[in-house]
Amino acid sequence: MSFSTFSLSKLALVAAAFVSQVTATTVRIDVSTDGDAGPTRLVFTPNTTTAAVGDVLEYHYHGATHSVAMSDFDSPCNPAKTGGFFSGVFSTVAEENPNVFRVTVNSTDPIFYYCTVAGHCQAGMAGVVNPTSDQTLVAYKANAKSTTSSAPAGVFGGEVVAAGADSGSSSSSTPSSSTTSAPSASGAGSATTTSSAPSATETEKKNGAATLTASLVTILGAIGAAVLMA
Ligand SMILES: *[C@@H]1O[C@H](CO)[C@@H](O)[C@H](O)[C@H]1NC(C)=O
Ligand SMILES: *[C@@H]1O[C@H](CO)[C@@H](O)[C@H](O)[C@H]1NC(C)=O
Ligand SMILES: [Cu+2]
Repeated sequence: MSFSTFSLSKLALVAAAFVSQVTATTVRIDVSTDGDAGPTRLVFTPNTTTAAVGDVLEYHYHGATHSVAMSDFDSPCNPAKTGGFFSGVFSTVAEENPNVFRVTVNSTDPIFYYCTVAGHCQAGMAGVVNPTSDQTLVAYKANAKSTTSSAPAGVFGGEVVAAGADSGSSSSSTPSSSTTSAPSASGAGSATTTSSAPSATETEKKNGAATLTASLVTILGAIGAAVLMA
């Protein structure tokens, strides 16, 4: 056996850390449709998901006016007291809005989120990332029914980018009117972004990622060989 179990597990740890850095997962969440171009409904799909630190939640908007804001479990339909995010209200006339809202997950604590448009959260337009047995979406939605919605003053905690854009390339502008904090169905504060074409820097980043992936394959291959020899 050419590797001790200890060095082998150490190598696996290093590789695992490497993997988590290179392969942050993007979790797609559709806003107001079941994701199948079905009828517009007051839902997030999926309404429940898990995500690791560094993963990206990507909200795709359909029909009419909707938004997403983070909430605390014990205060449904209202903004989280610390941290969180708000996409601004998206108005979508086409089947799917060309822009998405991206949020990078900071912790594995439960993340409850809701739509700030009047009445939507009370009607069940909410979702959760990493629920626990104590903090469930069923309980959140039950408590939501008797609340009044409010929204953060402006977009924060994430970025509005063109769907399919490389991450980190956003120079998203502040939404045109973000002073209204009361929820509204009028679409006030709808997010607008000018998407930028990929730049040379992004191409370099892609090449860098390809190189990292290549070395990752080498490392995994080495581990595989070591395991076979052990
Ligand atoms: C993650 O951290 C950033 C920077 O501290 C903060 O702006 C954002 O609100 C956090 N996101 C969540 C989901 O708490
Ligand atoms: C979440 O979505 C699924 C699939 O549409 C649905 O069956 C379930 O009732 C929803 N959960 C809650 C708590 O609304
Ligand atoms: Cu909504």
